[in-house]
Amino acid sequence: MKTVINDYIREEMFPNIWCPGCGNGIVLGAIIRAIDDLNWDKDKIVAVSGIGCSSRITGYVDFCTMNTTHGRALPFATGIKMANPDLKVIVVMGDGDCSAIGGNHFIHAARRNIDLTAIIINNMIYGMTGGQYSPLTPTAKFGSTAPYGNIDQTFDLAELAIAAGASYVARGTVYNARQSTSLIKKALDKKGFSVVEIISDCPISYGKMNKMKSPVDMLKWIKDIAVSKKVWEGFSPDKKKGKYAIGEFLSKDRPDYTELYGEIIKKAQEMGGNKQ
Ligand SMILES: Cc1ncc(C[n+]2csc(CCOP(=O)(O)OP(=O)(O)O)c2C)c(N)n1
Ligand code: SF4
Repeated sequence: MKTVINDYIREEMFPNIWCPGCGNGIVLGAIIRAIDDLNWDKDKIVAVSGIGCSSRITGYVDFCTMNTTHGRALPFATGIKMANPDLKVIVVMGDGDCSAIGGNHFIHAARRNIDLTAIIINNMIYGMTGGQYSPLTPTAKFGSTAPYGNIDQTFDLAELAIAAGASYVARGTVYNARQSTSLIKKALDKKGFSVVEIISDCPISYGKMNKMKSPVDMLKWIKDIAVSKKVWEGFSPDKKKGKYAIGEFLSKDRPDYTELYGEIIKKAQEMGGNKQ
C-alpha cells in the first residue's frame, strides 16, 4: 500500500538498519508527515546528521542529505545554511551526538540563533555503540559504562536550549507520535534555531539494561514518564523526578544569524568591501 511516506523515502536504501521496535522509524514518519503538511519542495530541503542509529535517518529520506561525523552535524548544517540561506536545513541527532561530543555546537547554534531545525532523538543512551551512558541518561539508570547505575546529573536539553537562546523549543515522545509531528511542523516553520527533543525507545541498548525487555515495555515506560507541560507545572519538585514535561516550551522571535550576516555583507559592500 502506498502512503505519503513512500513519496519521501529512498526505497533503494531499505530495509533499514534499525532493530525491530526501535523508535527511530516513528520519528522518521513524524518528520516526513510534518514536511508533507508544509508542502515544501524536496529539493530545497537539506537533512544533515552525524553518526549513530538515529543519524541513519538522512540515508532514508529523499531530500538533499549529508551524513557527517559524530557530533558535528550542526557545524556542517551551519555551513550549508550560511552559504545558501534559502535552503531549509534540518539536523537530526542522537542524544549522545547532540549533548556530549556535540554539546558545544548545540549551545552556540542556539546562541547565534542559526536558522536550523534540530531534532534530537533522545533514547537516553548511545544506541549504536552498545549502550554507553550519555548526558541524557537518567541518574541511577544503567548503561554498559554504568553497570552500577549512572551517578551523573542529567541535562534538561529543552532548558539548555532556552537558556542558550533558541527561538523554538519543544519536547515530544515516540509514544505521542501525532503530537510530535505537530511540534516538528511548528519547529520547521519557525525562523531561527528551533529544537524538538523526541524521547524515543532503544529496546536493545537501553531497555535490556533497564528491565524493559521489549519495545512495548519501553513504550509503556515512555507513556508513564511523559507529562503534559500544564500538568507538569502543577507538580511538586519531588513529583517531577524521573518525569519529562512534553509540549511546546518556547516560541519567540529574534533576528536569526543568516539575516544578521546578510546585513554585514550589505554593509561591507556599501563600504566598498576589502580595499587593501
Ligand atoms: C569522533 C567519534 N567518536 C566516537 C564515535 C563512535 N560512535 C559512533 S555512534 C556513537 C554514539 C551514538 O549515540 P547517539 O548519538 O546517542 O545516537 P544513537 O545511536 O543512540 O541513535 C559513538 C560514540 C565516532 N563514530 N566518532
Ligand atoms: S541499537 Fe537501539 S537505537 Fe540503535 S537501532 Fe537498535 S533499538 Fe534503535
